[in-house]
Amino acid sequence: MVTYFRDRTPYLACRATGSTDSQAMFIDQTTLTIRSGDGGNGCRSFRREKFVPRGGPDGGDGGNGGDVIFVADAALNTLVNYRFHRHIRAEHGRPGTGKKCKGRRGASTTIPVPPGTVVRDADTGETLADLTACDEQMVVAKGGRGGRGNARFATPTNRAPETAFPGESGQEKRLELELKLIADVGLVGYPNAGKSTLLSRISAAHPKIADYPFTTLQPHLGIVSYNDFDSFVVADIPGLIEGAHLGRGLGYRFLRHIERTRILLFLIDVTSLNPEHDLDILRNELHRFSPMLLKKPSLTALTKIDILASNDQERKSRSDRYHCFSSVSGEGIPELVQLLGQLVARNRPGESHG
Ligand SMILES: Nc1nc2c(ncn2[C@@H]2O[C@H](COP(=O)(O)OP(=O)(O)OP(=O)(O)O)[C@@H](O)[C@H]2O)c(=O)[nH]1
Ligand SMILES: [Mg+2]
Repeated sequence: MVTYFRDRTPYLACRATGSTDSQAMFIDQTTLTIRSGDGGNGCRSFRREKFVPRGGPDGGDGGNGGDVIFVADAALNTLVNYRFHRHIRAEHGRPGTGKKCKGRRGASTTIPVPPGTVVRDADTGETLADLTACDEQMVVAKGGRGGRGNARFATPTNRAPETAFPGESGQEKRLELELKLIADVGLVGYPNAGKSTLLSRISAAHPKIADYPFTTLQPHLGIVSYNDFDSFVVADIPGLIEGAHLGRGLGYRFLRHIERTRILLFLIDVTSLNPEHDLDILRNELHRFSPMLLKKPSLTALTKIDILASNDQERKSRSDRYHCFSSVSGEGIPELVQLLGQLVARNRPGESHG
């Protein structure tokens, strides 16, 4: 038997405070203590029946303890459930009984987490599970084995063994859960660069858009369809600023959500005085977070091309070097989607990288 861990506390807490801001509920890191069930004790018993003298040992084995299993659940996109419930355990196995009855196995506990969750042992740092595919499962703490009952120890020379073993203890582990979203394209740019507007234009996602920096406070995913049957997933994360690695702004800690993307799309406002310099700053922040990020194939595009005055020749000539688009007028968007689609397809595992 498997029990599913379900927790409604955060939602109730949210309602109690009158909060409707779903952004506050995005949690991508938490710690958890889990414990698998102990095995049931083996039984020490002898058959006692009228007219059956010396009936012999008949103590049954204890049942195994339940496991703690993590499973990737596509319906989830946050670890908020485990913010308030930090101890989760599986059931103990039942002890064996007389008449060679084996104890019942303890129910395993299944912990649903969003796909992209990495489970680490908080004490050793060892990665225990990295659940990327939907419904992928991993037993993170195995239940203790049930102890053997004395019926098992009868031998021709010892017909009445007194020995029965206690069940093995379950495992207790302190875990760190880290969610790294799974997407094909990661949007990287300064605050206000137009990342969320682009996502809302090319997918059905509805991230908050506003004319001030740090509008986006949590990552958003959107599915972009192109060429009738193809699609890719885009991740919009909070904007980055210079010195993000020193704790400025809030985009830095969200860079973990583009660690798994296949490609990066750098977005720079067309009104920027020096797009190359902006790009260098963004790339430097990425490098500080993880040099691996810069090894990903990337594309750079200038946003808001609609606001460029027709006589602004200097900016116009500068923008020739990049793909330019406008999420307002739609100019350059179909071409951008095609470019991204091709780049994603080229970088899918198993595809040629030519
Ligand atoms: N004219 C014009 N305005 C745009 C375009 N794209 C975005 N904007 C505006 O630029 C402002 C910022 O857009 P957002 O999409 O919220 O920018 P962001 O990069 O997601 O910003 P953060 O979430 O703060 O990192 C909003 O007022 C948008 O309406 C565009 O193509 N043309
Ligand atoms: Mg945004």
